[in-house]
Amino acid sequence: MNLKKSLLICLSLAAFAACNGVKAPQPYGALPTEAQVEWQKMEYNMFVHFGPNTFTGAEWGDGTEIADIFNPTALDCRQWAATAKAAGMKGIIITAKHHDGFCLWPNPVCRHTVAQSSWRDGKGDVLKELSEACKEYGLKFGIYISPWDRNDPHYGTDDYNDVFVKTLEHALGSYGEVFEQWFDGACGEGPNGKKQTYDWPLFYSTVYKMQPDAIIFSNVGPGCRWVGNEYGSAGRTCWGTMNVGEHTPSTPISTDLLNEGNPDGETWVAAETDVSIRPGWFWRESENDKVKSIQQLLKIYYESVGRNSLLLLNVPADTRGLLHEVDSVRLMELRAAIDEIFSTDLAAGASVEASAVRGGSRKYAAANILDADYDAYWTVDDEVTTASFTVTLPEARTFNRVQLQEYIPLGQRVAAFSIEALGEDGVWKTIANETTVGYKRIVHTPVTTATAVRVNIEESLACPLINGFALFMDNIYVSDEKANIPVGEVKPASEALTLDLGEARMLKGFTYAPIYKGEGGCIVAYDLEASVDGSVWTKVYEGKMFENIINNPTSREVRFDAPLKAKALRLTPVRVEISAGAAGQEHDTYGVSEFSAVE
Ligand code: FUL
Repeated sequence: MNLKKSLLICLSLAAFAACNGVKAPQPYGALPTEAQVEWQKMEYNMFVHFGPNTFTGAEWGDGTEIADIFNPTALDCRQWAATAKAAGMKGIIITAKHHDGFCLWPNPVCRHTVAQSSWRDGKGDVLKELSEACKEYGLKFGIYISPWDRNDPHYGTDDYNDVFVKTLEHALGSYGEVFEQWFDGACGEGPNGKKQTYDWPLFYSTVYKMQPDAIIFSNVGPGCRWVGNEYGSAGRTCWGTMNVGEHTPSTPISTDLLNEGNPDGETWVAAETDVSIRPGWFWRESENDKVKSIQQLLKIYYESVGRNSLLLLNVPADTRGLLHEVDSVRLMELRAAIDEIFSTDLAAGASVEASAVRGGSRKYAAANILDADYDAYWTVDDEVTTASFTVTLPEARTFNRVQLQEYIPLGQRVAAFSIEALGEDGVWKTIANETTVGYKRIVHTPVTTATAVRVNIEESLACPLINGFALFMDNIYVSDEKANIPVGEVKPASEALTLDLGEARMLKGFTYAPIYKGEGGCIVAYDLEASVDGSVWTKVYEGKMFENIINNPTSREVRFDAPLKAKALRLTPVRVEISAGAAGQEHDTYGVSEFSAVE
């Protein structure tokens, strides 16, 4: 044996011993299941709101809509799936039953379904068509079913929970694998004026009985939690863990808590960011020109996927049963932008060194941070909770995004970190100070030219486990400002608002917009009066609601049943609330930015 050969054998034996002698880090705290890890890896999914509201223009149908109103003229779920696939999404979740109680599949325990409509002679089945399209395009299929049912005669009685369980069994048992069951926490009154006490443990066990690996979404899980707002933003600090305690999906809960989770939280219940590409959840013609811009969508992407959350972007189907051209073109533009930003990893070809490596073992070496193997990570000895690694670039490179990934199968740990860059002048400069990492964190930094980048883990609940690092340059997203919220004249929402048009005109309706500024909250319910002369007033609506405005405080256009002649309109708030959707925003109260007539 020559010297070279024996040296090699010795070295590999030493490495083998080092690997074997070093114990793997123990899991820390609440852990995700394998299904939860796979779910988080999906990153970006499509939500499709579709149902009677698509045809009536409502956000919340009241259940009195006749079944025939649901009549898509050219339903094509393959178009939805092809669009989602091309957009880079991994799954589609459909509103199989919204609050109006109408089922998009022939649910035998319900009297208000596609089978009662004349659409396709009562033989249509949206869930069948969509689940088959998802299979064809390699997408996962998920189901939204609202427990709140404004049509079912049993709602508000003990029998309803059984009806609901049978509904779940049927939907979850008829269309193959369902990756996510989406439970809306809304719990309103039934036809008898009573609220239902939902049997959540029974609902969960039914889902798991039918679909053992399904992720159950609700405000508080158990699979994943609501992010606490409907404008598409997870907390800058965002833990996959939370103290769920005694909460059920229908008990009130702090939206800040949902937004950020808890360090050391007792349950793994990562945040899902659901947001619509349009102002409303359902399609309406009048919002075809209000589809979110690339800037708004990139902001949402960064504040969800880039903040340890999954993005569930709603793209509602229209009255044809298609995703509208404006939305699908925007999705393709977004995909092109994401590809452009993330296709070149500016850390490619770099080398990495860490301040310490667990047991000196190659298995946990810093190089794992840069390779593509998800299950290979860098870590340190158990008692070490502050450590750093330095990535040396092959040459000076310019970037403004730093992507980090933590190996979550063993628990989320990092609580604070900073990033430094070594400039061409040889000086290290701090370019970011942040808190959590989680599955994926995309940090915005100033445009930086550096020959090396250092990440300092400054606080960690246990030894940190890092399995991903990348650098990107985004030349598309221009601003870190808050979402583009139109600023009009801001009035407190608690006062009656009068609109004087100067002369009597024929009006089709009116518009009301809340805003993230001002005082007095957001109008949830209102009376509307009209006057032809400005002195005698007649009631148009009494106690009418702006549906879902608390979660989704967007501009609302209300259309009268028939044109109305009026010189003046008076909107009197009946119920004003602070919007949950304000969590994480600079202003947590709302005023009125717009009250105008639609002619
Ligand atoms: C909310 C519902 O009330 C909305 O209508 C919408 O479906 C949204 C996704 O969830 O709670």
